[in-house]
Formats: sequence, structure tokens, C-alpha cells
Amino acid sequence: MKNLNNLLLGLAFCSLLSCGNQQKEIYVTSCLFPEGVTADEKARLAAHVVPSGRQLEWQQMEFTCFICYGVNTFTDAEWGTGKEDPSVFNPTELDARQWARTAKDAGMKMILLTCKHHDGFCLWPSAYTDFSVASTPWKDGQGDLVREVADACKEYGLKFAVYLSPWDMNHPDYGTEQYNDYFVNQLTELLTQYGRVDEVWFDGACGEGPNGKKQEYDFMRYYELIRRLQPQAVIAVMGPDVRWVGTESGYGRDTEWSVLPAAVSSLTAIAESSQQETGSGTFLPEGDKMAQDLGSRTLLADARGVIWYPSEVDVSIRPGWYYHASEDTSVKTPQKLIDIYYSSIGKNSLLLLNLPPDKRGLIHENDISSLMNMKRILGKTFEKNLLENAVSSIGEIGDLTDGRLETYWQGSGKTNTIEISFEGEEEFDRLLLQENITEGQRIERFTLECQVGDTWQMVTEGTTVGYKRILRFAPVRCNKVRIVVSESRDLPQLSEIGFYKASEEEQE
Ligand code: FUL
Repeated sequence: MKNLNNLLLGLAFCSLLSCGNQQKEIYVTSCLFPEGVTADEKARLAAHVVPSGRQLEWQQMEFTCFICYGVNTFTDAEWGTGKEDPSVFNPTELDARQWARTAKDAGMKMILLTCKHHDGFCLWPSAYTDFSVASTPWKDGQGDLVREVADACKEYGLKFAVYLSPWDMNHPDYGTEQYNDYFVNQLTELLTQYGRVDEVWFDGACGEGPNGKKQEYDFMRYYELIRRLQPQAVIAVMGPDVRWVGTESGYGRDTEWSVLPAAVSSLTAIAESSQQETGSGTFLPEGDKMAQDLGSRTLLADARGVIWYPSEVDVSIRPGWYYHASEDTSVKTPQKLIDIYYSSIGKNSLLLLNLPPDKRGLIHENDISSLMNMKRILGKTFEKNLLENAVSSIGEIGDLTDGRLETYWQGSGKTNTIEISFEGEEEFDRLLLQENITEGQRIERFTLECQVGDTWQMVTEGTTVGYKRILRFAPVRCNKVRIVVSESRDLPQLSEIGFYKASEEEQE
């Protein structure tokens, strides 16, 4: 490993690390490849790029709740106009505690609230505009929905996150430099008045403002402010910590890399901001996030450097992001939500599921019913890890079932195999794998095989694992299985392995 260390020590971002001990493995959150390194060396360097503390904490939440609420809820729109009469906003039974309770019961770990959507209407009484809850009949203009949601999150032990749309159809300064001041003022209100914030979400959607102009957003100024006021918060989508998966369907990629090539300009920006007091690596996202391949070896070969930039899957439980009574009968079924679970959390992404409250101010009964059935059915499937009663070729099985990334198995060769014997025969149709991403995402290809007589038969295969990968396959019954990691960017490390039998209701 000495050569790799030497390479890493030569990196521009070495100053971020404690470089004292040459024998220690070195991990970085971004890496500018030294001149002249080969494609294989680039892959090994990429395998040593890891999440920042805030990114790791974010990833481990797995399942979070989006709440889209505002004037659109009352005008039956998806995108407003900025010309709405604020008095349309008048929920009759609004209960933010019901939202938090629902999220908690479903196993979600955070609520992200649309504090301001593209129309510009604010769910808190901002001192910088009248286009807010202060101008509505709700609580006689005395209400503050951001506070109610932040408080409810605290009460239910959930994290709290803010969505503030950069695009603003209402504000007269939109399209001028003054708008950046307005935006920074609003962001300051949200980041100083409501306690801890764990994610700030900047939407990529951007159109014209009331003056027909498009805005030049001063994103670096926004990032600096967030780092200074809420350093633990990840900045998502139009931000440097969390990447939009590229669709709004709930489906991530089969091959999902959290380490992506970055432009030299991004890497330079990271290096520069890391020198500042509050900065710890910020850059403006660029490039096509919808492409199928974002991180393969082929892309790495042409890249100048890489960053840790993990994927978030955002999707609504209904066809729209906002509540429409006409969609009460098209709420996604538990089976559809389960499919989304496997296709997002099961594919190295975090799932941000939108539950849009209705005109009453409550999450609709149909949405709750689907969500809780999803939770119940998945709970049954993942109730018992069959590995717990097994013996493996690699000794300590407990390390692979203890739910901790820090205890892991590491392979030692080019092809690495873990053989597992169950006590008797077991039937299963789900395989769960987790890499120890605190030491990088490494696995590129693996297979699951089971022993039939004297031969090994392939059950299923996969490419990337990352934080979590769950594979579904037709039920197999056997006594002996093996996982073969056939390609990896450095010695593979597996923190968790699970074998499960799906609850029958998954199939219904
Ligand atoms: C999109 C927006 O335009 C939608 O209205 C919604 O907020 C979704 C989460 O992101 O880009």
C-alpha cells in the first residue's frame, strides 16, 4: 500500500489530512490525480475517496420525508405563478405533529420542508417579504409553519431540513444582484431561528422572474453561509454534498458510484474553500447528472480527479409533488413503494419520499395507509437475517450482522470469496450487502452462488455495492452459499451481509 500512499501524499489536498504516519492508509473526500498516473492507479485512488462526516451521517439515515406544501396546495397547482392572493392559504386542521408522527412511524429519519417554492410564498413570517403566512387567514397571520415543523421534528426525534427555492416568481428583485442579498437574508432567517438544520435543498428548476429576467445565483455565497451557520448540514442537488439521482421516478441505477469524476474547476474550488475558515470543500455541481454512467473506470481513465458525491432519490407518493384531491385514488400502492425501496435504498441511494399534506393540513389517510403497509411488509421481510445462524469461511459472522460499518471483512487477493454454511438448508430470495464506505467504495462486480451437489451454481450477480445494495431473485434453497467479489478497485471490505426470505405480501 506504500505506493498508493505516496501517490495520495502527493495530492493537492494532502493538507486536509494528517500526513504524519506514512504507514497509515490515507482517505480523502476529493482527489486531484497526479500527472501521469495510469488508469488502474486512478481506480485505486478513487477507492480511497470517502464521505465527509456530514455525508456519512446523511447516508446512514437511508429514508427521509419530503413535505411539499404551500399556495399550490390550495390552488391545485404544481407550479404557482407568484401572483397568488396569499389569503388562499388557509388550512383548517393543520397538524405538523401528525406529519412528524407519520414520518417517524414509517421509519423515516428527517423531514425536508418546502419553506419557499418557485412561487416565492414563504411558510414562515419572513421579515423581507409580505408574501408569506403572515398575510394569510391561517392563525390570523400569526402562524409560523417552519417553526411548527421544526418543533414537531424535535419532539419526534427527527432531523429537520429546509428547501428554499432559488427561483422566485414573486420577488421584484429577481434577476438582479439584489436578489442574492434577499436570498441570503432568507437563508439566514431559516438557519438561525429554528435550531439545528441537517440538509439544505436547492432545486435545479429555474425560470424567469416577474421582471422577465433570469437570475445569476451566487451559490458560493450561499454555501459559505450554510457552512458557517450550520456546518453539519449537507447541501443537496444544486450543492456540493448530495447529488440528484437524475430522475423523479424513484428508481436509481443498478451501477451507482458515489465517487464521481470532477472537473478541475470543481477540484480547485474545493482546494480553495478548504483554506478558508468555514470552507471544507465546496464546488458548484456541473455536468449531466441524468447520464447512465457517472463513475465507471472508463470515465475515471479520462478524469483529472474525483469527489465523493452520493445520490439521493426524490419521488412523490402521488403523481404530483403537491396535493390534489383528484389524485386521492392514485397514491402509490405498498407494492410500488416497496419496489421503489429496493430501487433506491437498495441501490446505494438515500430515499427522499414526498408526502404532500392536503388542504386540511394533514397527510391524507390513503397516503398513510400505503406507507404503513410498505413499512409493515418490509419489516416482515427483513425481520430475520438468516446469516445469524450460519458459519462462514472468514470467521466472525457477528461482524457482518452487527449493523456497524466499522466492523468488516476485508479480502486479500484479486478474487475474494466468502463461503457460508447455514445450519441446515435455508430458503432465501434477498441478498443485502454493505461496504465499509468509511474506507471507500471499492466493489465493481460480485456474484452469489449456491452449492448443488459438487458444483456451484450462480444465483445472482451485481456490480456496485456502496453503502447498501439489496438484490432480489427467485427463491433458492440450499445449505452452502458463496459470495465472490471478482472485480474491485482495491481490496474489498464488506461490513454487512444479509440473507432474507421476502414476506409473501411483497408479491401481491
Ligand atoms: C422540481 C420542482 O420543480 C418541483 O416542483 C418539486 O419541487 C421537485 C422536488 O423538484 O425540480
